[in-house]
Amino acid sequence: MTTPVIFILNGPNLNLLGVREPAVYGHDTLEQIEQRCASRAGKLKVEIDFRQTNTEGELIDWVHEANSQAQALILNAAGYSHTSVALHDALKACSIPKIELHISNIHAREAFRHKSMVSPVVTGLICGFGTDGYVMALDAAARLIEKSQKNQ
Ligand code: CA2
Repeated sequence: MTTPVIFILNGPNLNLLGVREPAVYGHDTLEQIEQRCASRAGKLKVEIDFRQTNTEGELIDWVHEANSQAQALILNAAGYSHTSVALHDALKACSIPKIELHISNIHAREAFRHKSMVSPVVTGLICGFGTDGYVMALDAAARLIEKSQKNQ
């Protein structure tokens, strides 16, 4: 059997992690998070494709790509989570298991963060566990893939 691929997509401003707002998002940089995910992926025997963009259209193109190239998708859409109908539509058309991820607990923050366009069209949601959420999401994605393979 070929090694399952999991896309981990990051939206706008997440390239600033570790540099600004450590009280909300912690001290880890996105590169350090990617390294932790890569190390966990090795143990789970999955491959990861870890990306970040500040552009809505590129994020949507990558969701389309995940649907044909990956077995699961982890998405921290950052600010676009709260605004993007286009991202909602792209995820709706994407049939692999999808996990919405946020570093912070979006429900314990400003009211405009309580609404997510992503939540209704994903398999599950992880938020509020800091950057550990990335590894938690990876574990959950690997489990979902394992289950779907057993059901085939
Ligand atoms: O908690 C999360 O992971 C968020 O997706 C992060 C987004 C925010 O808009 C969401 O409501 C929740 C913000 C990402 C920007 O990250 C920064 C990191 C350092 C400095 C400035 C922004």
